[in-house]
Amino acid sequence: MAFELDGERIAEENRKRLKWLEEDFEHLGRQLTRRGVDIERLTERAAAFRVSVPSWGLGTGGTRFARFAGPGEPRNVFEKIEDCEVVFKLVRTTPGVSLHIPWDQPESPAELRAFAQARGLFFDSMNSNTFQDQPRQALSYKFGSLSHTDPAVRRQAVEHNLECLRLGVKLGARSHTVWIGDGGNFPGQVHLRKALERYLESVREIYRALPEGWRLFIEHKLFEPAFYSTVLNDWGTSYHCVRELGERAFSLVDLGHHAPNVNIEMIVARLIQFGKLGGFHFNDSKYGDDDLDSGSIKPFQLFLIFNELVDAEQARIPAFDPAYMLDQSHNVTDPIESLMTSAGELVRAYVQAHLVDRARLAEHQEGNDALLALQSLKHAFITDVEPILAMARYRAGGAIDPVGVYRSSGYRQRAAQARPASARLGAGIV
Ligand code: LRH
Ligand code: MN
Repeated sequence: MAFELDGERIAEENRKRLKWLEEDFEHLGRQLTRRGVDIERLTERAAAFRVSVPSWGLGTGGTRFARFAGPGEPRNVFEKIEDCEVVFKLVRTTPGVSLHIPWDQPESPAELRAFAQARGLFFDSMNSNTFQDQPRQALSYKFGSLSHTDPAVRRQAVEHNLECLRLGVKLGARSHTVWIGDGGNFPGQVHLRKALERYLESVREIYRALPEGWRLFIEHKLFEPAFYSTVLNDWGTSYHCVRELGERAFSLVDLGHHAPNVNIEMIVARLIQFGKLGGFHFNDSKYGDDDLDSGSIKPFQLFLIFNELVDAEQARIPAFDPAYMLDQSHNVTDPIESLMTSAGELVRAYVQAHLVDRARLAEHQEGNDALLALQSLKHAFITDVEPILAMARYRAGGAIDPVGVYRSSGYRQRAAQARPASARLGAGIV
């Protein structure tokens, strides 16, 4: 690689900002001490937070109308990993990378695994793709995949998922995520009960082939690409399926996969209570599955979701180990900048959720004091914890100001020189 974002540049930029960070950190520390909170313990929690980056989030995303490629786009999975390394170097909370197959199909899994390991990265969840037809694919997924009426198409889709599992073992992954776009655009097009039965029959085969120690995540979505009925449409259907499949199957919550105004933190509380919360695809949205940057539209909702997660963590719910992953489409921003700031927004919500005085909140809840109960949460949410986030990055060898360091490094400009733009114009999320 002709260029790298070296540690010396990070240190040099940190030196310019350290004095004010220490001032702000100390001031916040005094404020939190008055609230009975130890800022050092919170900073450790912030530094220990982990969220995985989606490989498909390193390129510029698009919509069905158009995709406007950005400069220095990664042209293959190795260049995506190089960009993941930059994110990890600067924010220190993103060592995991989720791959999408076949978009990231490597010629040599061993070479790709070593390439990532050399950069301090590992592969998190594998993601299969039976929502697009690939060149030379025998049967089309136009009318579905794992729930298709034709057993041969279901067979093909199951085989693809089994191939993802085999590849994932070589790459050291530990889970597999299945999202399908199966559904119908018109009433009557799909038999609603039979389609789900066919889906379950197919996923059972994938579950039976799950490697030792792996977890299977199934991801529900209200609509798109199907615009009338979606086979795996909501958390209830997902929960039924993971119960049917077995103890290593869990529901994955993609925040953008719900109708506007759905109380997602309540779905999270339910799945925690039922022992079936597998993990998240974090993003944000205003209308549909907009895949916008986490915390960019509804930061209070993100806080309320982490409030449920931290409450469960502190209640020591058995086997509570949700996988945190970003799943975003960066259509108008530099993907590296969006991934760094989004990872930061998750840590912010996580740290703020630790500021909730849960004993006091329980008193207000038991006493039906609605106003003070809400205030307990709002007090935590309005606390500016940025000094804790920056100090955690700094102490972990990262950047106090990741975007500032990234921009001053000229990494994107140098990527644009080294990665001539492919002539590929078009549309679609990647
Ligand atoms: C579907 C989805 C799914 C991925 C895809 C890239 O909307 O959220 O998680 O496979 O985006
Ligand atoms: Mn998703």
